[in-house]
Amino acid sequence: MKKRIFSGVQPSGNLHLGNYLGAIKNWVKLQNEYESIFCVVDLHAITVPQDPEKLRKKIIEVAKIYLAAGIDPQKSTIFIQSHVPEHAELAWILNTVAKMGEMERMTQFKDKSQKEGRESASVGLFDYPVLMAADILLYDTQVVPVGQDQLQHIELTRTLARRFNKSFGDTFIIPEYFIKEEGKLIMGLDDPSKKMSKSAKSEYNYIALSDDEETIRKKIKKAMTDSGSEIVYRDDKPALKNLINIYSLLTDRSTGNIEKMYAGKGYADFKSDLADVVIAFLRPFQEKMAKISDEEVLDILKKGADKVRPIASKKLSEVKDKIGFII
Ligand code: AQP
Repeated sequence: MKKRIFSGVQPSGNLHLGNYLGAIKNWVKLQNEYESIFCVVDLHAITVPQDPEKLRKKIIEVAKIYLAAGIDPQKSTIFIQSHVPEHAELAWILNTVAKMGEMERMTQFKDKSQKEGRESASVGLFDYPVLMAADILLYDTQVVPVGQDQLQHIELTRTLARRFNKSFGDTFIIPEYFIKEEGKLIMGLDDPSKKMSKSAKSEYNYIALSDDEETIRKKIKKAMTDSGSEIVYRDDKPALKNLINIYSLLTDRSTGNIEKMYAGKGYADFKSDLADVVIAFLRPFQEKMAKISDEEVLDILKKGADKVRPIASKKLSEVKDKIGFII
């Protein structure tokens, strides 16, 4: 029996190299070893304001990104979160298991609510980690492949599952996380102390998977660098380290090898080649995406939801029964 993995990306903003290198790239490999479920998490996306028309387009775009990246619908199940209402229902039940204190310690909420101010942040944004726990626990997920920024949320998921099991008897599998060392945290091009993020204020923070050649060159040229002129992979040069990381992950060259290639050369040569590397990766990726029709992707998403709904429904019934609801 294969172990089961579950993961997802929010259809909010422009998906970027961080989302690809930290998460989606790993899913493509893992789908060969695991029974894989990948979700477009639209319920998470609405925790910050979204334009309805843009959201509809983004949901389809994210699914196309999964397919263009190499997620194979013959091997993996892809679906839209809101097509399986059990996610929201289990989240409500888990809300009664989660404690205010532990929710208030979630650093992503602190970071994200800072943008608008805590008073204006939605309750949904605060509750996001509980919904994520529901997403994972609903499918008896054993492994959750994510980027480093999601680690705290997986820890919370484990805590909620254990607490529920203790109160009501064995119900949930305690999931493990899968965070690959390489690519686990891609930093912003304009600020290497913060993660590359879709919701960053400046578009110079990220390279979107949809960026064209000119934009990529411009963004990489403008990317922050550190003092000095050598191309070295060192902690005291976080901006350069991040750029070398991206180069390494897209070419499968080691960081040491990249240092050697650029010995005696400067930032201009390195950045120009990095732009070539990113373009060489993104061009075929974007061509593949363009060939996938909306109808094709909607059909895959519908079949995906039909496939996972019975799993979700069975688990939710078990939960309802355990807590004393009449099912
Ligand atoms: N900078 C990153 N480096 C590595 N992995 C990353 N991920 C996100 N940013 C990086 C991983 O991408 C997956 C999907 O992320 P998400 O859509 O759930 O949103 P997020 O984690 O909140 O990331 P974003 O892109 O920064 O979105 P916004 O700006 O909307 O918050 C996750 O596995 C995540 O770890």
